[in-house]
Amino acid sequence: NTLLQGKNIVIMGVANHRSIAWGIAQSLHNAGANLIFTYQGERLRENVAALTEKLGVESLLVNCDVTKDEDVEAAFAVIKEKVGVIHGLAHCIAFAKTEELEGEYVNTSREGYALAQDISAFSLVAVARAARPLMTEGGSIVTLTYLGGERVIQNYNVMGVAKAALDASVRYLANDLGKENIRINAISAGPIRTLAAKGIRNFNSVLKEIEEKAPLRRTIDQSEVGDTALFLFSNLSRGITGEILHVDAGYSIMG
Ligand code: 0WD
Repeated sequence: NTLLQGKNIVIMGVANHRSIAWGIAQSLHNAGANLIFTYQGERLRENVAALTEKLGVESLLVNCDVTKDEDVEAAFAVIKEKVGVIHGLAHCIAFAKTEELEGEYVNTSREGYALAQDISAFSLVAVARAARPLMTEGGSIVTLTYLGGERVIQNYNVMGVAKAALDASVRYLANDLGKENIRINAISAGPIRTLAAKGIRNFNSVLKEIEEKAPLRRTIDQSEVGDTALFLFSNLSRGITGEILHVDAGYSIMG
């Protein structure tokens, strides 16, 4: 398809072939988008380079650790210099210390709380601010959230609270950026086995519960999130902003 022909879209958060960001990259690539990838520190550059090679096109790869203001600034300066205008940004980044993702939320440490908020929620604000001046033809920003931000999910703890902040940020950012025809939405993905999911205790039983209780009686995969992101980056979704769209086989409607 050609839904994204001529569109420059930045993808942040590819760590390996299982990353949801990589599922998004494949959907957008198949729709004709020109992709720019950011990676967290030189340690991940090789991974991302090996993956993007498979797309069969030259992709711009840019270092960006979102905890560093200077990285965010420098990354978007390079993107501006190399591609000029951007039309989309996929924010697929989150982090919490493993020890905060088990036991009682009440035991969350000050540093653990601040770190999860910084990387998983504030980073969206930082990158939206940096991307805004490059979105001179309007734009679409997509982030990834999880049901644990709306209700209590065992062990999700500090990350659930970070996702709640991320969801609220989507709404405030939508109001700020809408006047420039920049839309911003979140995809609330059902659980998928990725590197980030490894940190969650009892992840297997989370997946099993979805297979039993979700209306579609199955879990979802990266390609389904990718195709929803494609919709959100395309003109088909032009009337949608500030929204949290669940791609979870229907699980969130169940009591
Ligand atoms: O079940 C799941 N896997 C779900 C994930 C369900 C619903 C939502 N999500 C969300 C995650 O919370 C996250 O926001 O999807 C997003 C992408 O996560 P993922 O694809 O599940 O996991 P992964 O492949 O690990 O990508 C997350 C990446 C990091 O990977 P690692 O695992 O190395 O921390 O976020 C990036 C990094 O590449 N990241 C950073 N990027 C820039 N600067 C930073 C940072 N400081 N920290 C983490």
